[in-house]
Amino acid sequence: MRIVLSVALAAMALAAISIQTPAVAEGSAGVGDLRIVHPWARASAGHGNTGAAFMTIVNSGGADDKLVAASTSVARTTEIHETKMENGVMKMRMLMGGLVIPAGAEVALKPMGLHVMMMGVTEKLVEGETLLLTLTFEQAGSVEVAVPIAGPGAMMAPTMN
Ligand SMILES: [Cu+2]
Repeated sequence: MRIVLSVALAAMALAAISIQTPAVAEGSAGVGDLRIVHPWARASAGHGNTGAAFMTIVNSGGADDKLVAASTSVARTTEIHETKMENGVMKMRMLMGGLVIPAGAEVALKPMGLHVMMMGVTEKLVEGETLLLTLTFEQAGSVEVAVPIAGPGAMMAPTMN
């Protein structure tokens, strides 16, 4: 019985290790005091070669930081956008000065709001696949984020499993 038990414990220890590694790589990423939580992307519904990426950026540090740039190899241009209602029309525009992530706070990028805009997408965004997005912050520096891709027009992150 003792041998069986120790084998079972060893198997559990191995399982714990193998679960932890992909969770860190795919579910979130971090740099300095910042964490990128639940990143996801989608192809824009009805538009040929644009896409958007969403996530929550958490700043656990004591100083403000700023998202100043984003890039990915699958798009020619990547910008940080905000969405606003103007005279009943939804419009989006580039945040020229970057996006402030206040100290001790979190900023959510989500559909109909702030987003990372990918234009001139050169590789089709395929549901179920992952794209690599590099985010550059003024203080913390750059971090590469593995971003799961949802279906076109999706309003929520794909289910993680
Ligand atoms: Cu946009």
